[in-house]
Amino acid sequence: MGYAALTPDSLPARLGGLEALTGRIGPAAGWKVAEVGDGNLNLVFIVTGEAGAVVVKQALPYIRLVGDSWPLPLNRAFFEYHALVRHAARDAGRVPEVFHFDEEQALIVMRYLSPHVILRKSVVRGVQHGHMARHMGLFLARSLFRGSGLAMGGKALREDMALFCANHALADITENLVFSDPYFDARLNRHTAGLDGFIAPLRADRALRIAAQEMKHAFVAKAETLVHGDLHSGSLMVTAEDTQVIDPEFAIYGPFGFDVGMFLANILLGYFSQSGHEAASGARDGYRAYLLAQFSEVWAEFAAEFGRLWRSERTGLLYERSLFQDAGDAAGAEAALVAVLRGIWTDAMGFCGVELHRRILGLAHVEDMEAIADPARRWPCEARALEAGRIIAVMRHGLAVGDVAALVQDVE
Ligand code: ADP
Ligand code: SR1
Ligand code: MG
Ligand code: MG
Ligand code: MG
Repeated sequence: MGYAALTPDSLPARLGGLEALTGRIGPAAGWKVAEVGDGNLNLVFIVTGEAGAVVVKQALPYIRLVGDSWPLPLNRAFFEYHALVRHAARDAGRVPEVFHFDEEQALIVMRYLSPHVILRKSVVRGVQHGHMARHMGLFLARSLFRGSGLAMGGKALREDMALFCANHALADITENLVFSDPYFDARLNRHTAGLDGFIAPLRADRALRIAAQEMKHAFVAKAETLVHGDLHSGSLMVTAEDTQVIDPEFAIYGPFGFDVGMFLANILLGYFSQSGHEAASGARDGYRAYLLAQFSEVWAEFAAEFGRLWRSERTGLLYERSLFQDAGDAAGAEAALVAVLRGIWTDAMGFCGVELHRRILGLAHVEDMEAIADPARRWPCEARALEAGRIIAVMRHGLAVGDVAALVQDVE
């Protein structure tokens, strides 16, 4: 049969013949199915049988958040599958295991993560996850380094670029929603009423509009590595011990700094939302400090692991050892590493700034802010995040890691 969207009722009959499921969770006659998708795009089912549970994720031919007025290709499941396979190889154990992929039905059967919770929900509740920052620094370094010309030869790299290049429909969403829509009166934009007075000056800031377009240019033109493409705190599932990275359907070749900056922005969105969640003024001060420490730790772990891989796994197309270590210039390789990391940080801050804006002014908002029910409490949190985003994006060339912590505290 051709593609058909699953329902909880149709799923057992449609997938009950698959050994990948029955071998893990038992016969279909005993399955219970719940659709739990809370993302913007797809269906997600938890299928529980007598011997266990799995997750079935299926793409819809349109954007779930908007409806069938905005069609979107089913092949995003193909790219998610291929990204999951690469992430599993590049940072073992950090993504859910894939048990089955059906390209025609645009569905992936994968490990059911339990008792994991979405990181963003923990941030709203003020819950700490002690290993998350280290795990994410390592994931970012390993996935980005090993997916790039630093580790890959030219043929393998270009074949992979060609494969993911076809994910242009998802890139198009990012190109519009992240880099352009927040900076003009785009049709699907929305914002909290109290922000009205902040938006015109933000959009009038020429340096900011130039910075946003410089970042869009970098996203389009710097095909440096395979990026996850949608690495926000709704794409992490965590426990006290574990961190799992899900939902890489936006995977494409892009800048090293893209995932880093988007993820760091989402830590800051959590930070700026805290005064909307605290029961009394200052009650979340400790949690704010924790989030800022997470911001710095993600970068520090990333930089340390990237440096380790630079020294031990730099066997690809770029910065060949024959030009440095083998020529007696190990210090030259270290100098090049410093420059590469500086470039990644600068780009990351540009992406961080625009992500702060689009999650407040664009179509796709985040629960950190949306869960603040009272708009009079929400808009001041959002206004502070907008201002921080503006400074971070415009000033990114001169910012150090510690400067960001200082400036967000100033803005707050
Ligand atoms: P979308 O692409 O629509 O954003 P996600 O992959 O982010 O979909 O999944 C939506 C939700 O489904 C997640 O927020 C999470 O609650 C749940 N989910 C997704 N994958 C898993 C998994 N492997 N195990 C448990 N829950 C999952
Ligand atoms: C219309 S899709 C909106 C957003 O949801 C996805 O998860 C991406 O973040 C995208 O920008
Ligand atoms: Mg998602
Ligand atoms: Mg979600
Ligand atoms: Mg998704």
